[in-house]
Amino acid sequence: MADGHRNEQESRATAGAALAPIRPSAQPPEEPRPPHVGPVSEVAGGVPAVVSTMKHAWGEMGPVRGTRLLLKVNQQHGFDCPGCAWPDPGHRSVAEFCENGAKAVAEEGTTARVTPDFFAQWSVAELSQQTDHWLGKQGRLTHPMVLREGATHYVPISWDEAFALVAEELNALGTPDAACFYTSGRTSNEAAFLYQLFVRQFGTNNLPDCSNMCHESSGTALSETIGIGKGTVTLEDFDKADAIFVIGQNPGTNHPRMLTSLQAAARRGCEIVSINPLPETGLNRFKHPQEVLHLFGSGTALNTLFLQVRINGDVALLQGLAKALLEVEDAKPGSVVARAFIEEKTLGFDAWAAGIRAVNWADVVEGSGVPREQIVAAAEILARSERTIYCWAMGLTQHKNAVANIQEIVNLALLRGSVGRPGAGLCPVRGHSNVQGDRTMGIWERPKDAFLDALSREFGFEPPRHHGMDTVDTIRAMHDGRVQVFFALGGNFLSATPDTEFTAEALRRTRLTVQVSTKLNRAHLVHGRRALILPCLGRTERDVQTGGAQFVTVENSMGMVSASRGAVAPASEHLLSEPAIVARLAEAVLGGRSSVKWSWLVEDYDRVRELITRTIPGFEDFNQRVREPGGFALPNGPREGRFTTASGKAHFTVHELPKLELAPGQLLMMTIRTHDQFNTTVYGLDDRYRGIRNGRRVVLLHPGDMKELGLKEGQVVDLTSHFQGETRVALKFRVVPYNIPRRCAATYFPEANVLVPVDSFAEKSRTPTSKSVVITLSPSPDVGPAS
Ligand SMILES: Nc1nc2c(c(=O)[nH]1)N[C@H]1C(S)=C(S)[C@@H](COP(=O)(O)OP(=O)(O)OC[C@H]3O[C@@H](n4cnc5c(=O)[nH]c(N)nc54)[C@H](O)[C@@H]3O)O[C@H]1N2
Ligand SMILES: Nc1nc2c(c(=O)[nH]1)N[C@H]1C(S)=C(S)[C@@H](COP(=O)(O)OP(=O)(O)OC[C@H]3O[C@@H](n4cnc5c(=O)[nH]c(N)nc54)[C@H](O)[C@@H]3O)O[C@H]1N2
Ligand SMILES: [Mo]
Repeated sequence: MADGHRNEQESRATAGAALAPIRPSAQPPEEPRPPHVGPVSEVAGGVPAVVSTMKHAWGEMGPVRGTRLLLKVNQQHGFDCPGCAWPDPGHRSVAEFCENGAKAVAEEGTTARVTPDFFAQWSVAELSQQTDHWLGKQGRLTHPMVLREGATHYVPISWDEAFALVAEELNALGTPDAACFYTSGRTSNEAAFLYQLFVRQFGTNNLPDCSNMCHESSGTALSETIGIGKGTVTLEDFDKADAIFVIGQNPGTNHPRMLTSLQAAARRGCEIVSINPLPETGLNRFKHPQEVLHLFGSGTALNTLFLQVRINGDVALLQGLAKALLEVEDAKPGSVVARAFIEEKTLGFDAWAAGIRAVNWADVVEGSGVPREQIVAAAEILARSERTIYCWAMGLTQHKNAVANIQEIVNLALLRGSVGRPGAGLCPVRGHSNVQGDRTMGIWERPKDAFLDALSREFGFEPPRHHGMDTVDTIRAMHDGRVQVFFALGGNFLSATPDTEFTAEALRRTRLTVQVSTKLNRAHLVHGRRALILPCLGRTERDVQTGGAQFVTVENSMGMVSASRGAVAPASEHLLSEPAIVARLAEAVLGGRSSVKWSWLVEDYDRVRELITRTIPGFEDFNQRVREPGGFALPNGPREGRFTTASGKAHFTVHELPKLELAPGQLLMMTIRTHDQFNTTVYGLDDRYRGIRNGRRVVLLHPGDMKELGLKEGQVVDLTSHFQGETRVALKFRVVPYNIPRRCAATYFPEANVLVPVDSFAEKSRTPTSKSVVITLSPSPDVGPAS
């Protein structure tokens, strides 16, 4: 894409906003006021977390509904938290939720409504001038809505007509591959199974999902090396570990209930090492919001050691750790290397070890930005730990060399024999609450033959065998006209994907965009020639079909499958459940072409689960086992020490140190989450732990770099990204001095997605490089100095 300047002009045009907008804007508006920047929090949780929980829960839902819903979160007969995928403990307390889970529940459980009257009042273009925070605050979608060709406003449409419209467009396509079917990770197993079945009967594997932008790198890295694309630990392992490494993850904000596990571990003497460019508050000290006695103390110290790695310095750092461990082994043979395990269960050790010995310390220190003594100190922790758990998230998965990042962790774990034994293992910490389950159900553009064979056997059709499009392919294909219909089961494709203006153009070129959603978001506002909003039930709501009250199932980050039952009446009588939407869509589109009894299946979700039992390994007796308290665990060979690669062994892998040459004035930028958002859903404008309030368009910089670049605190700057000779611009971000390594910068997602080039993605996993964006900064021309 060579049209970076077009982006700039476009955003400048919408920035004025004095004239009535003509074309809906893909980016949120600029912010009128500077944010308030105060000190970084020393302690996570505590009283402020309790206050924030109540503010969001009661503010959106009122005290009665709010309390009622919160007491059902993650309970045996309640619903699975719609927030992150962190697992639930076996023995649950009455209050099994965190501050940010409460925000997720409040966002869905809100009493505010977006009705047909609302859409009559606001044109699509006018809505696009509002912030993402404002859009979310308008409430739950209540009616199916259509935007007809050339129209400025959405109007109501009946469900039958809506399905007929999708069927008309899909069936008019020259090939089924001219449609893409996106999934976001909140979708239940039942809905996901039906959806992929429908899509494959329609004739394509074009099933991009949020995982493509998330833990795809983990799945790819782990499948290659240990034979399963999932982690190997369970929650109980956290009670037995001697050391826990938390790498490229901010659990205090994104997986707050993980702090409970880390706190318990720290209290019994487990050593916790965090590797991150930022000293994230959650890993520093923690006061459990539900431990009343401790709320006013100083909190539990979590971190034993913090390594402030530079952005994308992890391959260097992890190789440094391995090198230091091999040096300990040389000094004291037999003390570190798990010889018997390596000989019996792995391949490639010698070549790998030779490579690590050949790496020189100067490159490790230079590449990681971490002094050798600190790397050695972390290696000593590893050397004395018999049981180590390695956790990671987006800080590792969203780089060009993301797969290598994760495989370097696998190398370390194999070196110490830390996979497949209690208290130790690999722990990619998943994002969306059912993203892992959706993949298990077949939401994947590259399905295995065995999976397709099972579908073919059970349903008597020949599924397409050629691979489909992932997220990046989908954007490209819409842009150049190969994909004409875009259907999304949840999510916010426009704002979650890279290269916002390019993606917007891609969506605008389609014939039809369809969004199955609970809440209004920007993906409804940047649309194809025609557009539909299909409102659905959320997790929190009772789902009653002709067969009675239903529950759905989800799989958490550790491969446990459990039931989720809604607790309150639906936001509107016009909502359909996701399984019902998929079933009615399939009937409208496939008609007599499908032998599946779609409507009959969704009368009682046990019937869907029965089909899952018959087609997906690990779901034997699904209906019985999921009714047992706590659900059940899916099979996981590596967890039991059986590697499920083709060779039957785990693989050491060799990786080069990534080279990053920044030209003078260039910085490497990561796009991260604030404490007040769930991906593109903005709950509020504060990033409490980082001390930034009432604003999101900020860029965090090292004071030394600010000085060198001649930038002042609070100054308004434009950011330009650089990739293969192309530039992209994001306007008007405020400079915030921060404790971040030199030549590194941080901004918030999704405001900065406009800077992430669509063609910049990880090797093998094709995950957009949202944490490795090369930028320069310049003072915004039409704004005075720091205000
Ligand atoms: N409340 C809340 N919960 C969430 C979400 C949410 O938005 N809000 N999102 C959910 C989803 S889908 C996901 S995937 C997860 C995301 O959970 P996280 O991965 O924790 O989310 P990010 O904010 O992207 O944070 C990445 C962390 O990695 C660090 N980092 C960035 N680059 C590097 C690097 O090169 N090396 C290292 N070592 N660290 C780096 C950042 O400083 C930051 O601390 O959370 C899930 N849970
Ligand atoms: N720059 C940058 N970009 C990123 C990331 C990053 O770190 N940096 N992170 C990436 C990651 S890890 C992820 S997972 C993706 C997230 O990408 P998505 O999953 O596509 O985005 P979300 O913001 O989670 O989707 C929110 C929308 O989902 C809808 N929704 C909520 N609940 C339900 C439900 O129960 N059913 C249905 N049908 N709809 C529902 C609501 O309408 C809401 O507006 O973003 C990616 N994008
Ligand atoms: Mo994610």
